Amino acid sequence: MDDVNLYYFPGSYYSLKVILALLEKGIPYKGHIVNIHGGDQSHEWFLRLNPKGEVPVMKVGDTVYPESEHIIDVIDEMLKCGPKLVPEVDDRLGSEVRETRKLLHDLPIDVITFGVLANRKFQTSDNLFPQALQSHSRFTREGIDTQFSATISEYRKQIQTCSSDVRTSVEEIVSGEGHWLFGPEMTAADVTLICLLIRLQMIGILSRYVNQEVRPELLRYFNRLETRATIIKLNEIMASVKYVYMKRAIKT
Ligand SMILES: N[C@@H](CCC(=O)N[C@@H](CS)C(=O)NCC(=O)O)C(=O)O
Repeated sequence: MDDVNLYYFPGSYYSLKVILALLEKGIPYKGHIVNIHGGDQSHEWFLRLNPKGEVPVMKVGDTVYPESEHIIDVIDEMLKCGPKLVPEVDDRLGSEVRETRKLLHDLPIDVITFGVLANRKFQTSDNLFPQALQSHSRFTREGIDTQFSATISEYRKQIQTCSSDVRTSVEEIVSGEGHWLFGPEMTAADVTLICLLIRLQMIGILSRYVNQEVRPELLRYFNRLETRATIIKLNEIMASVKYVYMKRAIKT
């Protein structure tokens, strides 16, 4: 297999999805941090990789792949062993996984993140989001207020649809019939859901939508992840974001 290079930022939601997929498949990769809050994504060398100036980008040999969901498809194809993250779409499981992935991927995660950070009254528990990232928000207070109020009602609807869709399968997990959203194997839908739950926890609103009274199955699903080796590794990668800022501060 050609070398796998991943261009990512440790605080980026879309990057973390791809990293989790690589960890779950057990694919070794060389990580390259692109500091999107320091403007690295606008450098010519990076724009040659991805003209959209966004992370993550995966490079395998000479082939460059942008877009997190597409990268996860490629990762799954690359290695036949490990969990089948993307089941064939022509059977029922495959199409359910595809629909759930789309539903979750379409959530406007940046508006939710920075909207909540700018509107503390929405937080129901401690905000764990790295301080450095909060002050580097690319949204102005006025901009986020307008976008956020327009999006929050849509977001509520989406999370509602999404959680009722996953409810049955989450109940199966709890009753021991399955371990993941769609059965005994983790899929790409779990990868996105896990990253979404982690993000909601980081910005201090998870306990509003997922608690003992509201969606207790989803809470158990989330709590169960705490001791999983790949999730522990993912948390370490997320925490490493502070070193990116320390390095930058020392340079300046
Ligand atoms: N649709 C893209 C979205 C990627 C994206 O928005 N990445 C953000 C970081 S989470 C980014 O690189 N932003 C660059 C910037 O803010 O200038 C994907 O799924 O990979």
